[in-house]
Amino acid sequence: MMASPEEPWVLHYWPGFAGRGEFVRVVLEEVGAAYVNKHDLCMEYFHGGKARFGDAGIYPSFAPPLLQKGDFTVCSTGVVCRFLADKYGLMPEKEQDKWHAEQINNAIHDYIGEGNHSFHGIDPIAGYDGQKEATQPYIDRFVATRLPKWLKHLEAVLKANNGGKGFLFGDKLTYVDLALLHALRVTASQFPEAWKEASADYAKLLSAFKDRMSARPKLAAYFASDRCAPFAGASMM
Ligand SMILES: N[C@@H](CCC(=O)N[C@@H](CS)C(=O)NCC(=O)O)C(=O)O
Repeated sequence: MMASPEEPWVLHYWPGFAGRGEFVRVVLEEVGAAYVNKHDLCMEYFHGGKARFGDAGIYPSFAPPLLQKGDFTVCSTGVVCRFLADKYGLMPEKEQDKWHAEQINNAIHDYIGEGNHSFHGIDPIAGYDGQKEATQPYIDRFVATRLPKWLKHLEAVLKANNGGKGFLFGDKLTYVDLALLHALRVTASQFPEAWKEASADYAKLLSAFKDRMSARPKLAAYFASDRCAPFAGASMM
């Protein structure tokens, strides 16, 4: 059974950097929901696969971020954000838009996953530092081919609604606008040159979207606060 609405959400994630946990934090910050970041149980839950194989006393969950309230947990970043969207009024209004929103939510996580994997081309589980040189060709290929392909697609998605001057769906903010904002922020941080080129060329709408979304009062306050952890500087995390 889920605990009371007043109880804060607990976000389990690795310490010290934004990572995929940031997708969830951006939603929680925008809706003004109370939450706490927890890192200690992340070690207990996920290190060695305890949570994954059902030995952590929670519903089997593959990898963080994991959102918890009482004895309810939900995992898999895009699903966590959609779950919060349902609770806090961040779903699109129209049936068709709901499915397109989920399509783009998934696309954004595919994009992040691909970028992330390029930093771990030799061993997907080992750290980036141990494979820096060997994985550089994978990163270069991602930046040269996949990053532009994804950003052009996302530009087209944005343009498809109101000429790209507002939100992704209809006239209201949804969880997918917030996911896109985070994906663009981490792109700009990880690949500043590629982002600069894209912004001046084929991603002008995305660039303006990033600026206006970042200026939303609650998000701007969050990004300027010490609650907002830095990006790791590798792996689009
Ligand atoms: N598809 C999952 C991927 C989760 C994921 O890969 N989490 C990373 C941190 S961002 C992790 O700790 N992975 C450990 C592992 O895959 O063993 C999601 O989007 O939440």
